[in-house]
Amino acid sequence: MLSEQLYRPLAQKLVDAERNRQEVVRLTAEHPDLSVEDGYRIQEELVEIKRQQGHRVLAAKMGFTSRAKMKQMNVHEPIYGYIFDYMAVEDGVLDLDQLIHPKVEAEIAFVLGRDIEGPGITGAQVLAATEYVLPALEIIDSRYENFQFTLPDVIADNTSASRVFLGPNLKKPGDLELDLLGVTLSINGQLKDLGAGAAVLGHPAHSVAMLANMLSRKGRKLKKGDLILTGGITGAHQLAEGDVVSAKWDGLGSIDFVVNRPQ
Ligand code: OOG
Ligand code: MG
Repeated sequence: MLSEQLYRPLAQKLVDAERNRQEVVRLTAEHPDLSVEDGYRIQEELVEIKRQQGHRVLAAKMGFTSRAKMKQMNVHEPIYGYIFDYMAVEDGVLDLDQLIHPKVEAEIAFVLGRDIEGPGITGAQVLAATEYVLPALEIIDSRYENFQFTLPDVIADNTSASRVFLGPNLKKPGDLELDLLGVTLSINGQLKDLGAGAAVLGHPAHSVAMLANMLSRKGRKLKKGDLILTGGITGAHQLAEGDVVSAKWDGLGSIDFVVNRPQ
């Protein structure tokens, strides 16, 4: 474990890296003993700093819930973090000037119709408590050099959360087979990746259940109205100026955006 006195300055370092769009050396290079628990303590400080800056949590997110993501990043355990209100992109344009080395990944998001409190929450309980599901494209942008990190590093860095595009279609989960639901991700008209809901822990509802159970260890619960991103179904794909990104979800419509660098 790290000395508690380091949590705040390390969180501030990551907040500054995001604001200055300046990548930093991963925390474990300097603090090899950094544990997963330390990572979450730093993340909590980071959330607190953002709140003090006037930002609001828009969504919770799970990460590393699919084999594609775990393999790509060489990290083998699901994690959670938070997406803030300023991260939502609404005009279909991703501006590169505030980002470091963004990647895009396709996900399924849930909105809860009632509270769920772990431990012991199951996917079936999540589905029963879900108001609707919607498609989401998450933009991740690690604050670490070369997008490289260990598990505690990426937890401290709020799971690389950076931007999010939310789809327009809200569906009742009972109207879809979320595990069999197919997803494609294309860039500049070329198919880059594809998958199905089952890639996420067998069914994306399991990801929400896992989040509820992880939060219960901290004495916290998921609440009615909470929005939760369940984790990349596809691998994450690097973005460059001028890219046109288009993702489609069976029964949930599509999300399109362009990547722009303002002059
Ligand atoms: C961490 C974020 C992982 C997901 O959906 O798996 C994540 C990263 O890959 O940098 O958001
Ligand atoms: Mg993600």
